[in-house]
Parts: sequence; C-alpha cells; structure tokens
Amino acid sequence: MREGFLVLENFFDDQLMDQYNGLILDHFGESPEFMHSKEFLEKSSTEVIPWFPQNEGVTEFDVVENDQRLNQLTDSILGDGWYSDYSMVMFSGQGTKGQSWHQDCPPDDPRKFNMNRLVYTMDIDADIGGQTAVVPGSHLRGLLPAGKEDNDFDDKLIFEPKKGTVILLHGHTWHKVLPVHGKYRVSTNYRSAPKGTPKGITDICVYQNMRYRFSTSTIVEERS
Ligand SMILES: O=C(O)CCC(=O)C(=O)O
Ligand SMILES: [Fe+2]
Repeated sequence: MREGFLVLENFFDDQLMDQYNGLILDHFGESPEFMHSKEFLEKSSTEVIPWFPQNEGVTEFDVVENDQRLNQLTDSILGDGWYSDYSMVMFSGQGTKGQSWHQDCPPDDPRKFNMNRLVYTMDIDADIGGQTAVVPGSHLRGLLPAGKEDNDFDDKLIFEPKKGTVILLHGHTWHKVLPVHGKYRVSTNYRSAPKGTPKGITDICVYQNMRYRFSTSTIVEERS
C-alpha cells in the first residue's frame, strides 16, 4: 500500500461474482433513476447510483465482508481494531460519465482516512469503459489540486479490473472512474477505516472544483 493502492487479481471466484452481479442487476434493472441531486450530478461530473444491499437484508453480501483472507489483509494494513461500513454497490449506466477526480475524504489530517476495498463482479475494459484511474503515491501529496473538471495527471495509472479482482485504495489517493460505454458498469465497495477514525469520514468528498457533503447534499466549499 506504499503507493496508496493494491490490485489483487482473481481474489474471488467466478461463481460468487456471478451471484453478486446477478443480484445487482436484479436490483437496478435496466435503467435506474439517479438518486443524487441534479446540481451534484452536473457539478461533480459523477453519475453513479448507490445501493446498500446489506442494509436491506441481502445476506449474500456478507460473504465478502466475512472473507478471512480479505480481513487478514485488512488487519495487516490497517492494524487491529479497524472497522468496516456496510457494503455499497455503485452502478453506472451506458453513456454516463463515471466519476471525476476525487479523494473520498479530506486529507487535512493524514492519519484520518478510509480504505476502499473494491470488488469487481464483472470484467471492465476499454470497450466497456468505466476503468479506474489512480495517481500512485498521491495519498501522500495532500489535497487534490483544485481546478477544472478535466484536469488530468500524467503519472496516472488506468486499471481494467476483471471479474473477481479486488482493489484496495487509500481514501486520500486521487482517483476517478472513466466514462461508461457498455451497457452498465458496477463495483462493490466494502469501505474500512483504522481504529479511531471518525464514523462518516467519507461524508465529505473532495473534487477538483468543490468539497461536497453527501448527508446534506450541499457544497461546503467551492474550489478553483
Ligand atoms: O468503482 C470504482 O472503481 C471506484 C469507486 C470509488 O471511487 C469509490 O468507491 O470511492
Ligand atoms: Fe472514490
């Protein structure tokens, strides 16, 4: 995790991933409505729809949460006493923008961060779009530079996660999701955080043009 991320291919088997993907498609159907406000969608260039299956009693999603290998790995990175949030599935439909560059939580205190544990239940490639881009080592570089939405970073890496891949991602790492060309694109996130990290640390997300608070759907800071 020195680079702020870790990519683990073939971490989960196809059978489990197919089951998850089926449940996700059953839930979202073909063209789900967006749940975020119009202002947020426009300003953040983010078009993802969340679903919290475990909050609705879909117990199949406990399997990844309880996976010993994943949890031992999390132990070794975050230390004892870490906690995890309920899993969040993120769905993007065809023709959507993905997500612009962001940090999941403000990097104001380097010791306070979340760690995404992203599980990919389908193959993602350049044809389908929705690849995940990260800037290696950026979790140690502080605040994501402010600026226009389409600012880019020459040193970024673009991942094409396959079915069964897990990506661990430090919440201060600068990352984005590329536009989606295929029918849909999903990932499932089991967010975690070290012991003592305030709950709700990911309520405020840092984009290049703003800090946004999800719980109140408000822009808490304009950036330029
Ligand atoms: O779906 C992905 O690949 C990344 C999603 C993301 O940015 C996040 O969960 O914070
Ligand atoms: Fe993120």
